[in-house]
Amino acid sequence: MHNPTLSLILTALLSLSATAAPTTTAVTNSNPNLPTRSQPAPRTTHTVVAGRGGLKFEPDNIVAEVGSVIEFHFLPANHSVVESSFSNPCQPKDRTSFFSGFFPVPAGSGKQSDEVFQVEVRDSRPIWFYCAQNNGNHCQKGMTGVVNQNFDNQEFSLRRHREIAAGVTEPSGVQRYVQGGWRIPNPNPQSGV
Ligand SMILES: *[C@@H]1O[C@H](CO)[C@@H](O)[C@H](O)[C@H]1NC(C)=O
Ligand SMILES: [Cu+2]
Repeated sequence: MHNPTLSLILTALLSLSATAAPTTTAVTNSNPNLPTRSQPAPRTTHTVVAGRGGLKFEPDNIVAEVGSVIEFHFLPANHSVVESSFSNPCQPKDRTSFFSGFFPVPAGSGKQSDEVFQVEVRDSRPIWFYCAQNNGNHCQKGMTGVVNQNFDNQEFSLRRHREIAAGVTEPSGVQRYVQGGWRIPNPNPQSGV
């Protein structure tokens, strides 16, 4: 025996339950015993200290995943960080390159700058950077670093970049304004110099 009306109702009921299913699943997945996440997951932060043990960044060769943050801390006396290119060290890569501004910290204060500078890693290409302090030629003396160096090609190594920087005779360049990152309070200025 075949009843076309019953068959239609059954089809309608089946498709109804099919569309209703995801809603039901979502509700049962929400566990009232677990806290609700109200903020995005914290990002990985890579800390880099400028000026510890001389004219250098520590560490100076960073591997960082896309979406993570590089946080620069500044020790005495008066450092900065600017993005450059591999082949033209001690100059901003272009007019959009990040620039932290300078962070004067009295020598012997035993503390870091009151602010840090954060930069987001937006893609997997190498990010070259330097300190633009010309009083003492920091960049030319090797105060440079890199995020995500291409380790497969030593032609583009940090060592090679420093060799090029050592031959730079003109002063280091800066941007007109602090840009390309966030200058925010140092969570712990007493955390060591
Ligand atoms: C820090 O260095 C910059 C750039 O050389 C300079 O303009 C500024 O006056 C210096 N600040 C202090 C407090 O020495
Ligand atoms: Cu410096």
